[in-house]
Amino acid sequence: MHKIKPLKYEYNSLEPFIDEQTMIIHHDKHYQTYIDKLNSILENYSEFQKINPKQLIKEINKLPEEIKISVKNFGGGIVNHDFFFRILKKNTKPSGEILKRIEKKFGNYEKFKEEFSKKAAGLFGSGWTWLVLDKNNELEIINTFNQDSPLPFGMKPLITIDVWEHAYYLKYQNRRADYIENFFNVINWEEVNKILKNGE
Ligand code: MN3
Repeated sequence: MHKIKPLKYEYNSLEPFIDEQTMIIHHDKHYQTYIDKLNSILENYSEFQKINPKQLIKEINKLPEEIKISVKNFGGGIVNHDFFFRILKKNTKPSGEILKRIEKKFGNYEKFKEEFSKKAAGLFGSGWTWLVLDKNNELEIINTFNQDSPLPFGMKPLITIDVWEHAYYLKYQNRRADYIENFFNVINWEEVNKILKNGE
């Protein structure tokens, strides 16, 4: 049985950029639902119940055909949210190795911000915008739709923003651009540097 991972910070600790109510519903309801659904999908597949969702998603193509799509959706929902909640924290600054890499790739931090924002604003429907290390160990900004993950493509996530409406609608309603703008205030750059250093 897969279980919910508690947040490592208070629900209100990202205020005013991401509000407490959104965090409660996002974590305790939406994220919980992905966990419940995955558990129910795997009910008759005990051999996969012990494999953590990240590994299931990385090797999604090895799963039996009849559960592949459901695991991709609901397991992907778990893995994406685990990562998203992990890299959120207020009041850290872009610094260290990740800042160097960003400057090398995009010119400067502002240009990175612009490009990342444009990608997130341009995502039609529901999905995620990511800063990843691609197969050549290069920084790249990509979108994935629904609950698709960059992991099966051999990419390593460094930053992600959830651009499903449930991630911002209570506070921002239709103003996705404002949510994206404010997201940059809650990226945990210390954690991103750790992920860059450790490879995950
Ligand atoms: Mn979400």
